[in-house]
Amino acid sequence: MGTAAITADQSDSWEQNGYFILPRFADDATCTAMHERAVELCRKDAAGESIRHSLVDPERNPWPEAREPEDRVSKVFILHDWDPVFGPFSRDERLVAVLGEVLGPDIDCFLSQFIFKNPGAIGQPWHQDSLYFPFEPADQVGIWLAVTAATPANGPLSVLAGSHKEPVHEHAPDRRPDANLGYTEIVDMDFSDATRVLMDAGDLLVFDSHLMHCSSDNVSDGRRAAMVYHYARAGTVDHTYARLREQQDAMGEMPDDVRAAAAAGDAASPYRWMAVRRDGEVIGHT
Ligand SMILES: O=C(O)CCC(=O)C(=O)O
Repeated sequence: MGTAAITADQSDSWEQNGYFILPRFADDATCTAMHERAVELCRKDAAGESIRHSLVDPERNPWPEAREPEDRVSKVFILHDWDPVFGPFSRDERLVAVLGEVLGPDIDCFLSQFIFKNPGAIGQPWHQDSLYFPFEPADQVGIWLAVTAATPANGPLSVLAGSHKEPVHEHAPDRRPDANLGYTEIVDMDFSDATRVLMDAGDLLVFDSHLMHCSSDNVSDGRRAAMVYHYARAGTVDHTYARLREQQDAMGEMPDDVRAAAAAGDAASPYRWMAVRRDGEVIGHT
């Protein structure tokens, strides 16, 4: 691995811990533009306007003081391959250089989500993103951009350093009544050495898809927002629908149309694969 885009400490942390943080990677204007765009998409969707193939997932424990559509949203999925704000960030030259250090030269982006963690939203339990990515090769890379600060009260992430070396553990369904879409839980691991990841707006966490991580409840009176993208090596083979056909509940609760598409068998996956870099060149979406 070269060290042009990340420091030696970040490179060591990647190997040993399965993650590293790039402080203040995105400026305030970028975070504000993302937040405003996510709000706009929620309002368009609520008004019945098209937001193409993006999916708005409602919050299961909506904020009692919710007034606007976005106050009742958990996540907006699949923004990287079409959206004029979220698309260009997915292919930001500095970001792609960082990803190149951990993924190699040819890179795809296959999933993205804006997370509104509004007051009252419960945390996502301990999990490995690889559960949701039955791909070959098996190691993908996630980036989690703090669009607002992630503070002790507003539901920051925690990670278990070194757990990226573990295989995918069994995940049990999250049976809490307010569990959001796809929440599942690792119950056979000791998390007492976990590290809480407090972040300023603009900080970027880069993490291995096998890294065990979770988030806590938002007990503050403000939103904690984040933008997440998932990347893979070009040529990665995606077995998601085949896996869902073998075991319906393998990835926790899924939208009905995802289940129906898996059953129909005429596509491989709900993910939207987009080439990001080939032969050293960053590629724009069409
Ligand atoms: O941001 C959160 O609250 C949890 C996000 C997470 O764990 C994930 O996207 O895998």
